[in-house]
Amino acid sequence: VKDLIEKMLRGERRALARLLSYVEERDSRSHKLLEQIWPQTGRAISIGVTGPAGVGKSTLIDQLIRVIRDNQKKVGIIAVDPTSPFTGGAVLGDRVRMQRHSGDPDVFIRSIGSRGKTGGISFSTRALMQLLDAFGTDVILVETVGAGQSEVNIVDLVDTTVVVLMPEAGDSIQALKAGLFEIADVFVVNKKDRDGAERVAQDVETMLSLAPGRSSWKPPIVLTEATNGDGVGVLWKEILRHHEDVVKQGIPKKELLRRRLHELSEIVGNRLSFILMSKIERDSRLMKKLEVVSRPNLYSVCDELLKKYLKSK
Ligand SMILES: Nc1nc2c(ncn2[C@@H]2O[C@H](COP(=O)(O)OP(=O)(O)OP(=O)(O)O)[C@@H](O)[C@H]2O)c(=O)[nH]1
Ligand SMILES: [Mg+2]
Repeated sequence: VKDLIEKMLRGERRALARLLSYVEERDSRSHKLLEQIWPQTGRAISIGVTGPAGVGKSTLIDQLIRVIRDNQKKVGIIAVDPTSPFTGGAVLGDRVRMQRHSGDPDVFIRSIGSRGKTGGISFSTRALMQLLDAFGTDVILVETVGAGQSEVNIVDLVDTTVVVLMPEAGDSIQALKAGLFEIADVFVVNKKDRDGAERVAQDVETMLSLAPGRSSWKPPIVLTEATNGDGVGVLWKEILRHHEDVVKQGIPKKELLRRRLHELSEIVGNRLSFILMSKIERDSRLMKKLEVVSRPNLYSVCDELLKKYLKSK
């Protein structure tokens, strides 16, 4: 691992890819590794792109990559639990567009699915972000489906949250009511080529004027057409403005403490579960309990596990 870290810090993509896989496994190696790269992190700007399925988040990210690359910056993209493959789903045109970036050595794309291990997507996402940060990425974009549909609370992970909406399908406003409104630092109404984009923007504006200001930052509303890149330059400027005006000022102490506790609980939970689960697999008595034909009481198995292995320490 040490060797891989050195190679990764020297900019070797293959080393980075290997380390990313370790982190996704969330085993004991990943903790040591994250501990070791810690001093190299803290430089990247992170941006969350969230919104209902199909509003154009991936297409928008694809355009943002272009703008960011025009400014000679390194960029990393993490797609969390994408409902369609990040490379553009069924639409061939989208896949072709993404491939434009796949050969670029300064673009790194990774997706995390929720299949397989659950409960640790937030941990894995954060860990991948830290690795990309240590790798020297200037900007990290994280795509999640919001709200409530994703296991990840994106605001806790990123500096700036972009909420993407689109005209038609009244569920944009529904999604806002379901929690997307509160988390937005920047609003995007994508697919402005379709009827009703102005209406959606107007609705958001109204909601903003009714909501008591959380802070002095008023989330801007940007209209875009991701398929041709219209408005994406403006979006990037607004993201940078949010970074200057809000992120750089630092978050309030209370909020900072809340986030740190949350992150610590993820790290502890992940580590503990790894340690305890490897013990249970070697504990024939506990394994027997799991094998009973009727549904075993897993809560009592958990308690027994804790009693046996934690109290003695
Ligand atoms: N007309 C129009 N179509 C768009 C625009 N942006 C994206 N689309 C199309 O909308 C569809 C969904 O785009 P995606 O970028 O995959 O959307 P997404 O939000 O990432 O979707 P999920 O990851 O599945 O939630 C694709 O067919 C895009 O080509 C736009 O500005 N105008
Ligand atoms: Mg997508």
